[in-house]
Amino acid sequence: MSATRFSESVTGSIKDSVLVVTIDNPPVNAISADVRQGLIAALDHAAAHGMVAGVVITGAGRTFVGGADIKEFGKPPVGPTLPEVIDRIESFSKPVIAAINGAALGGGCEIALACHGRIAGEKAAFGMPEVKLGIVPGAGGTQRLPRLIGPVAAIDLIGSGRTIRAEEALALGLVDGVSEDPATAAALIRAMAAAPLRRTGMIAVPVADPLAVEAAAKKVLAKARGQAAPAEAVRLVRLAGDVDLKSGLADERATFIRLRDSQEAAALRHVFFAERSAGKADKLEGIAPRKIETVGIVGTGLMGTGIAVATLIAGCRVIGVEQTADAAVKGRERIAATLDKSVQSGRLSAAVRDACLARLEVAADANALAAADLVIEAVFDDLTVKTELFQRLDGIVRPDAILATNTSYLDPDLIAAATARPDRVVGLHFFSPANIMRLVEVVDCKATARDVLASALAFAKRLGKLAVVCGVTEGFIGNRIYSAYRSEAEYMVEDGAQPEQVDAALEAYGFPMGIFTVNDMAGLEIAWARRKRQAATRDPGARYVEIADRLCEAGRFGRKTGKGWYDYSTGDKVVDPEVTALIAAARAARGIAPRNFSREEIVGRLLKAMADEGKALLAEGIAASAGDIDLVMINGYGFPAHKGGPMFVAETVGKAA
Ligand code: 3H9
Repeated sequence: MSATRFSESVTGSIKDSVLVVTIDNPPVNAISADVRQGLIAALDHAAAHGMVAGVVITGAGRTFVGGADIKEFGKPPVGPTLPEVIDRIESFSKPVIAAINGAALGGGCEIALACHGRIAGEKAAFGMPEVKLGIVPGAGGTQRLPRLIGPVAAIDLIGSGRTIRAEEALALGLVDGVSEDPATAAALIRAMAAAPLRRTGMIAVPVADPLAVEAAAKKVLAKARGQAAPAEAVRLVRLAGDVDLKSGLADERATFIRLRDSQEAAALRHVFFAERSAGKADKLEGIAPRKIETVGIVGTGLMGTGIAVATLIAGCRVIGVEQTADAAVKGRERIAATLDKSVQSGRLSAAVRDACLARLEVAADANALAAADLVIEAVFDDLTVKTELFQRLDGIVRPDAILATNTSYLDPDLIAAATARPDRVVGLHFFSPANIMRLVEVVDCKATARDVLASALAFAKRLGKLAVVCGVTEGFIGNRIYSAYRSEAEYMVEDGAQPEQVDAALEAYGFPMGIFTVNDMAGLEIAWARRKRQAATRDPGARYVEIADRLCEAGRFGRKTGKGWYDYSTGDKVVDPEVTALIAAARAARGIAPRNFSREEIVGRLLKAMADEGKALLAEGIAASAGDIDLVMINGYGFPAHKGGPMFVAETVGKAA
């Protein structure tokens, strides 16, 4: 066996006449210029050496190839391009087999598609996540995948960007076999030696039922919410059946380049990298998190149940605590019912649910928490209730156990100060329903020990959450920005915009729901109670809109009472003339002559309000980065990811400011 280095990140060795080429470009073997150059050099080597019967391409480490190097996007291109490398692989005179050892994503999957055969290891995964980055596959994916697996499955995979495992890839015909044995790929080469090579680009796209194609396309477009890439991806896959490979590839490449240079793609790349850097604080470098296996959850209402379910699914033991035996029974039932729902919707297997239930205990006695490594409180958001609880917990849990508060608005430093060890207190602000919502604000309190913060972050990650670290301020990052955004929306309503107009503008921008609809869903009474609490300390010079108070005084607390900003009494959301009159009266009482607002003005002012509050959070050191703020707004408040978040918009579009 002789080893050859084709580039910094591509090496090869010949064994039994097969050149095994390994891509080793940590952390995910992304296809950098060096990888592309190395692959061409490897193919040149194989072409030049008569003793080489064929080539196997594989990846070092856990990944096959994670895709094009996203960091190269937007930089001057360095040859060869990936389509050139892929064309060389597909047209190569000797068999080229992909031995897919891990994730083959985007351009990685496209390399595999261009090979003459594909053997998946058990840990292999396949996906074309380009639409999640606001682009379409740009190296033949939309043209080759339908040739291998048919247009219906290709539309589903490329349009959704989802990742599939080896078994599904085998069932779809994406791979030729599943094997961990390195000899399998080499054996395939020998088996291919006699027959003509199966070049994917030369295969005719299988004919599919037009209704099934239409249904697959519709499903993708229904989720696209105004984004360009999914529709383009669907168009290109359909095109593969209508034109020859060359024309299809040319259209795909032009579309890829156009989208890659779009604001939408830049926004989604920003989100991608923001997610990867979230929760990575320099101050935590080298700090080992504590072991968390047993988690206490005080309060099993909606929030406590969601946290319990997420924690159980992550494999931890959960001890729920309620005040009475009856409430404990009901709490356990609620948690079991939520797990059942996940089984019914196919998100969880019955076996995993059973294992979760076996790790669950709900007690009426807080002393059961003596065994916990971490206790999260999810009780009523009241300072006295929470401080008393923490004082009690302090005497029950082990000295090294961590105490976390799920408060949304209270000052966790005050809660921590009530304990003997404030350094073990941290905030874990989950969003409801906590088993579904991805965001967790991890609150670094005044006295929180570094390893406690590191442990809280590691725990949130274990739950599959996106953890964003923030400092202590009223409402943390998300609710503080939300308050500013909500005030701005109410100012505009008082000045002449209708709530339904504000909502329509936000929905047209990409929010799943406008702010007044969201408020109705969440209920108006909690914010009302807060406003009443704050009345005495409010700056009398600051603008205060009373319309929401008038709604609450009229018993309109939102959807659950049938009326709020809208009327829901018929089951549908409708504009209520009573609210329109109430708003008109509020304007008249202040002597405001209503004026017209355009959609652009509404959205522009709301984005600016969010970004201004975000800038204040950065200046105060509450948020570590603009990217963190964007992630909070995207994952907790429906901000459209393809716009990048309010800070990204303010930074790049500028018009919002
Ligand atoms: C594409 O392929 C276009 C083509 O069709 C056409 C081209 C012509 N590039 O996620 P992790 C970094 S578009 C550069 O925590 P994991 C990431 O920033 C691409 N860097 O790891 C992080 O860096 P850091 C289509 C990348 O083990 C580190 O790797 N492909 C890339 O949890 C670890 O990342 C995709 O969209 C990249 N492509 O998951 C796949 N990928 O340590 C995107 C990752 O400095 N990647 N990094 O923070 C993933 O989904 C996951 O990273 C993966 C590993 C599943 C591979």
